[in-house]
Amino acid sequence: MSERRPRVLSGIQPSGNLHIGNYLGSLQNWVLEQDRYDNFFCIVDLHAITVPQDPAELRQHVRELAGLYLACGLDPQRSTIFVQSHVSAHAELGWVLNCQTPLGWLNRMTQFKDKSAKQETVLAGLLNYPTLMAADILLYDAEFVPVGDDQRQHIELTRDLAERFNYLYGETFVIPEPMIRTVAARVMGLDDPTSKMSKSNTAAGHAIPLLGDLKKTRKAIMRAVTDSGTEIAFDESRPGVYNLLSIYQKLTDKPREEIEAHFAGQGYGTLKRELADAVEATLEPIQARYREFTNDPAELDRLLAQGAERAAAVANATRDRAYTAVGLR
Ligand code: AQP
Repeated sequence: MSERRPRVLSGIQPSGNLHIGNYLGSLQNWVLEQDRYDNFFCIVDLHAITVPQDPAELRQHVRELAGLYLACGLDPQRSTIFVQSHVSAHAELGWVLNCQTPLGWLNRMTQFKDKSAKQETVLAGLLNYPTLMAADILLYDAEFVPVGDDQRQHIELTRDLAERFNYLYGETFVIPEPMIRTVAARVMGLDDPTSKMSKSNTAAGHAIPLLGDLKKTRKAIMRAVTDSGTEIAFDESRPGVYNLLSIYQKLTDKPREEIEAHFAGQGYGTLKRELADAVEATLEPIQARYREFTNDPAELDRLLAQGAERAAAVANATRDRAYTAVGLR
C-alpha cells in the first residue's frame, strides 16, 4: 500500500505582473518538489480584491496566472490547480475564522501595516487578509506551506488560530508548518535592494517580470543598484550585490563558494551580464510555454473547473467539521 504523501497548499494573487521573486520564492519550489507532496495550488482571487481591482483586468489576470502556473511546470495530473473563489468553502471558513480572531492579532501584521499605508481608503478585507489565508491552508489539512519569507508571519498567525480553535472546540485543524527555502526567499528590488521586489511596484527597473520583454529586463539588470565596492561576495552588508548573487545562485543551483570563485577578480558588469544570461535562459522557455497554454482559454477553463471540483471535495469536508464544531450544524 502506498504511503500518503504530506500535503502542501500555497497560492499567488492574480494582482499584476508576476516577478522573479514570486518564481524563486514560491513557484519554482512548488514545481521542483511536485512529486514529493500531495499538492494544492490556488490562484487567490479573493485575496486580490482586498485592494481595489478592475473587474475585467482581474478576470484576465486569473487566466494569465493559470497559464503561468502551467508554463512554469505545474502539472494538473500531479497537482490540484484551482481558483480560490471557485471553491466557496474558502469564504465560508474565512468568515468563521474571522469570528475567532482577536483584532489585536490582525493589527500586528506587518504586511497589513505596509499595504494599508499605500491605500487611500483601507478596506476591512485588507485587515482580514490573514484569516482568509488561514482558511486556505486549514481547509486542506496542509502540513506544509511553501512560500517566500514575507509570508512567515501570516503562517504563524494561521498556526495560532488553528491551535486556539482546536483548544476551544476540539481537534478540528491540522497545524501547518511554513516551508521557506534559504536561498532567494526574499528577492529585493533591482532599483532599491532594501525593499522587497513587489508586483504592486510598477516603477521601471524595479522588478524582473516573468513575462516581460527580455531585452528590457537585461537593461534593468545592467542598471541594478549596487555599491562602490568591487569584490563579488555573498556579503549581506552590501545588499545590492547580495541580491544579484542570490538570484544567480537560485537560478543556477550552484554552491556559494563555486560562484564566488567563478567571479573572483571580475567586475560587477560581468556579474550582471551573467545574471541576465541566466534569467533569459530560465524565462525564454517559460514565456514560450505560456504562449502555448494561453492560446486555448477553453482548455485552461476546463482544467481549472476540474481542479475546483477536486479541491472542493477536500475543502467542504473541513468546512463542515468547523461549522459543526462551532454549532452551525
Ligand atoms: N520579493 C519576493 N521574494 C521572494 N518571494 C516572494 N513572494 C512575493 N514577493 C517575493 C512570494 O510570492 C508568493 C505570492 O505572493 P502574493 O501573490 O501573495 O503577493 P505578495 O506576497 O503580496 O507579494 P507581491 O507578489 O510582490 O505582490 P504585492 O505587490 O501585491 O505585495 C508568496 O509565496 C510570497 O511569499
